[in-house]
Amino acid sequence: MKVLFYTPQSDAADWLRDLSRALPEADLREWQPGDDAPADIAIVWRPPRDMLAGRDGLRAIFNLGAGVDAILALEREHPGTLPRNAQLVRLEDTGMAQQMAEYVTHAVLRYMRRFDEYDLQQAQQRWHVLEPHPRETFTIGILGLGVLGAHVAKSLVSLGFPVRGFSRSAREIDGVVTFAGLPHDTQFDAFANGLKVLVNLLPHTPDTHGILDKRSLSKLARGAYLINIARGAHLVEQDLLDALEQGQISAATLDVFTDEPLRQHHPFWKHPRISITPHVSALTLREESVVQIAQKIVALARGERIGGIVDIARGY
Ligand code: NDP
Ligand code: OXD
Repeated sequence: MKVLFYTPQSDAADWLRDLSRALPEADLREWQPGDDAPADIAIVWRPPRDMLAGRDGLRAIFNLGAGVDAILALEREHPGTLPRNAQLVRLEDTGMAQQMAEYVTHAVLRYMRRFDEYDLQQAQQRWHVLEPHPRETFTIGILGLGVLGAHVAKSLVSLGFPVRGFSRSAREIDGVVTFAGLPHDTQFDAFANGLKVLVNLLPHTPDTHGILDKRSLSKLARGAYLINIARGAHLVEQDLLDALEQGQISAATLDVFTDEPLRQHHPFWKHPRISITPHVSALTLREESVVQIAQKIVALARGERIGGIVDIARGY
């Protein structure tokens, strides 16, 4: 079996080493511009169009991430880029759910216990006790109840927070009040109504583009807190800046941005109520990912069904 690999990141050699150990029978090579020799499987992160276009022999494309928006954007911009018979397969968890739960728990507790405000007080050498947020009414909403969102929701339930969740199809999770619908429909509004914290874990698709806009933010409780850890294109940046200015949102933690790295002089960098991390809320863990991909490649070769196949029309 011929396997093509590509990542624009600097750790290609580590991936190739680990993949060749996990798939000793495979004929594995790193794609280089101009390589149009046949391949059965591609393992990629943010591949260039030339790597995939015209590769009709490909049976599966494994994406080295949970989000497939970059690959599907290639197909939208240049229809026919994705080989017609290739299944697109994304990572399922591989250690990301735990990382997301840690990230969100940290951000929520920091905000709820007002540690960010105590940091500011410390800088002014100010000794002043702030009124705590009552836990019973500190309702947290999770947009997206998939592999990552469901795990985050369960972690927050275990800490005793009231939790709501929103997904396209109906989901049941113990302790979570769930809503099913599409962005901006009546179910969405019922989900968002009065939330103290909104966490975004949706995939980026044409339906969810710009979902964190003025309208959505206005449904939350006054002074709510926003955590965006999915994709920058979910957020209408100016709407967040306006909502912070007006006090509708009191603070935001952002891990993802429309343009990454976040450009110098972007107003988010120095905003006193925005916390920024550089797209690290859940890193792709190589060891776990190699194991999952190798198992799925073996299963496909045996004609077995695998999980994580992307519905291209749906966009995730
Ligand atoms: P899943 O596909 O498992 O879950 C997606 C969830 O979103 C599902 O519950 C789905 O509904 C829901 N959904 C999708 N479209 C809509 C819609 N239009 N309206 C309402 N609900 C919708 O994805 P994961 O949980 O694995 O990952 C989520 C995203 O997190 C990724 O796509 C990626 O963008 C982001 N991510 C970010 C990382 C980071 O480091 N910042 C790392 C990893 C992922 P249903 O259940 O009905 O299908
Ligand atoms: C992913 C990511 O989608 O790293 O996995 O953002």
